[in-house]
Amino acid sequence: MSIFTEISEALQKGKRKVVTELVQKALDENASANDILNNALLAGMDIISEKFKNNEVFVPEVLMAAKAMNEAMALLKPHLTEQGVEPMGKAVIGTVKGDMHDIGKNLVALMMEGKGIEVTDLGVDVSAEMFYDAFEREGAQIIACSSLLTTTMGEMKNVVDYFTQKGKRDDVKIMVGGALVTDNFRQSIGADLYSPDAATAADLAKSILA
Ligand code: B1M
Repeated sequence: MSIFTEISEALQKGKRKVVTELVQKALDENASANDILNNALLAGMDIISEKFKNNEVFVPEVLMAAKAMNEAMALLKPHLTEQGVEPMGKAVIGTVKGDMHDIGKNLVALMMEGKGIEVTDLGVDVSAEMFYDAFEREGAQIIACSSLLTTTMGEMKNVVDYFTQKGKRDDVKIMVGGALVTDNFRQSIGADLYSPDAATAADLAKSILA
């Protein structure tokens, strides 16, 4: 069995310690951080996502896998971030109010940091007011909102509307993303940028800041 398959299987079983040990082993054996992320960790998340959809696993198992995923990503972080890149701008990121999914959001933050963007991560369950306060505090040029639930996607419109209400809509680019978010949805709520995945989100943010 390849080490990527071993990592994927341990992740699906929520074995956090085993996952981090195997990720470290793969790094020590010179596997690239991108390959570990895509071929082991995200591959494992894809399988558990499919099982969750089909009611073959339930919230506790998925939660354990998510914890293992986040711990492994922290280990990969220094390897995915280009060293010595000059900070090129600021972004504030968060998962919108009512939504606790953070893996995709963490990945977007990681990739943006990798491109030299200073990222303030507000975590999950972030209200429009919290995005706005962080924008003022940090002087950010980009607000990045993640949402994974049909029931919380509308919160992204609240973020756009809140900036409009405060008279600051033209001072910021609002980026949206998440499994069910589309470019049509972005247009419908008046946000500026949509990206289907973390790597494209980081490229898009970089091009805006440049
Ligand atoms: Co939840 N969940 N979940 N869940 N969960 C989904 C989203 C779901 C699709 C599962 C399903 O198939 N039924 C479904 C939503 C259905 C819908 O709304 N239509 C669902 C549900 C229903 C729920 C609960 C309501 C379940 C319950 O309690 N009965 C509940 C809600 C809790 C809440 O948030 N209030 C819930 C809970 C959970 C867990 C806590 C168990 C766990 C989250 C743990 C955590 O995140 N720390 C969890 C998980 C893990 C999932 C699935 C299985 C996997 C999500 C994930 O992390 N994927 C998910 C199924 C699925 O998505 N197919 C599911 C890996 C991650 C890398 O992908 O987040 O999509 P993703 O990010 C991608 C892109 O979307 C993009 O980049 C990433 C890839 O590069 N992206 C952005 C994300 N954010 C972006 C922002 C950007 C740009 C791109 O710009 C700003």
